[in-house]
Amino acid sequence: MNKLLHLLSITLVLSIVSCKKESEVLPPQPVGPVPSSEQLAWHKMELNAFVHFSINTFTDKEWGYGDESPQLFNPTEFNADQWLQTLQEAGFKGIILTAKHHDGFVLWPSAYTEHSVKNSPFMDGKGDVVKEVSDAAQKYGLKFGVYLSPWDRNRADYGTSSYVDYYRKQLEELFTNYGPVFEMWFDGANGGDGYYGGANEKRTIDRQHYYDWPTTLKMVDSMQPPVLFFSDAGPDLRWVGNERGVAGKTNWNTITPDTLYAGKSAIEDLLQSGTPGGSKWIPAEVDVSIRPGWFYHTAQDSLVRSSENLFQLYLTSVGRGSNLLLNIPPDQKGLFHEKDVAALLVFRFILKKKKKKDYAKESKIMADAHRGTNPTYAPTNMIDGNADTYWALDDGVTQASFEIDMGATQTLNYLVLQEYISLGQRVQAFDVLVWQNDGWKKVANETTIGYKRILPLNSVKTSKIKVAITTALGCPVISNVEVY
Ligand code: FUL
Repeated sequence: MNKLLHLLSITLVLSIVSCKKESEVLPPQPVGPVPSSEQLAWHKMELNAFVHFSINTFTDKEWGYGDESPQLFNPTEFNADQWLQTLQEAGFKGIILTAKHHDGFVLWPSAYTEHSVKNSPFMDGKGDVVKEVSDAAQKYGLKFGVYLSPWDRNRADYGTSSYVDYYRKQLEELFTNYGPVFEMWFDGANGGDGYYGGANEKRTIDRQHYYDWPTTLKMVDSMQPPVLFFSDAGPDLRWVGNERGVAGKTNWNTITPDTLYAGKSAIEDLLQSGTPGGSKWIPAEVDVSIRPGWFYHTAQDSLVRSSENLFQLYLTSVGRGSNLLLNIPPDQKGLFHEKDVAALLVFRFILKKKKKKDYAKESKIMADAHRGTNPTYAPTNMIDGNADTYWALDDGVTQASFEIDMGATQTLNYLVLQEYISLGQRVQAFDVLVWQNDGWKKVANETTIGYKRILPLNSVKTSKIKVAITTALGCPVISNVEVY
């Protein structure tokens, strides 16, 4: 064999060996619970709208007692297209409507109660707000969800088993007549004083057992399998533990729900942060209103959150790995008030402006290691704009860092990080460092990342930024990084 042939054969053998080696580097196995495909789709929605609209809109109350006449419900210029078009333009992906609040008045012509739109002046009793909204949601490409208050201050039989049957029949109407419902919202406020068919008394229920939720959820599942159930304790989405619009800085999508139930007291901190190593994937949803109240009150027209304030809410919800469920209450005309519309549209503008230039996209990205030194897991995957590729480390490696070199000094305001949560939530602690005066300076010491983490960088000037993961439940798997 001459020298050249010899060399060629060595190269061939080497390339076969290295090909084999590449194909041998298997992806990381999931760590702990992972999201269902519906939960994953929900994470990607990020911004959803809540709409509280009912008899309270016309009585100037937050909690109707249940004795209100349906005649009071009279939106004179009702137009669901105006709501949905605004929401679409503002970047919202879903809408959840209060089909029934605690006062028991229902926004669709239910066959099971007279306490409904069918006995109101709205469209001469022929109207159906649930249908109008679900149709408009479809038209504008938003997913449709419902809130059906379990607590019903109107019903005479609230507290007995016949009420639970009634509640289930209403769910049956909602889940068979209004197209796909992506999320079902079960409120934690349950029991107290009310009209109750004229009894005018206080009723308490056993919050843990009265509604027999497992049977109800099974029934809904049999009608529409991919529904996400929200309640204080899940089973698919959990309450964030407050109505201030703030998820925990430490926010695990995992929690152990065994002892949780809707309305259980003193669980706010637990709900806000979740539990590392928890037994179920139940992400927190951040519900908060654009006004002080959940329902419209003329007196609050001057108290609508500013667009800058909405952006702060975005940072404390979406920016902490949760979804924002922002309530916008229509007024007595049945329209979003102009102040709310303006705040939403300017919020959208601010969001776009802040995310105008992603420096990471045009930078060099290097890591101190990647899985099996295989390009499939290279750090460049974090800036390729593909949510399904990721940087991963070898099994057992729980500390690693990567660095973004922008080539020139820039003024930075936000760092966005995303874990590839299909393989579970892993990162427990990380530092952010920037290059200044020929050395690394720590600018943040944080805990979880999850689906998305947005960290304010406060106009720091630097040419290089580094993320050092210091603790994780398994080898880190990061799918995306952006720098603004
Ligand atoms: C609470 C309810 O009592 C409020 O009226 C509102 O619906 C809010 C979203 O949930 O528990």
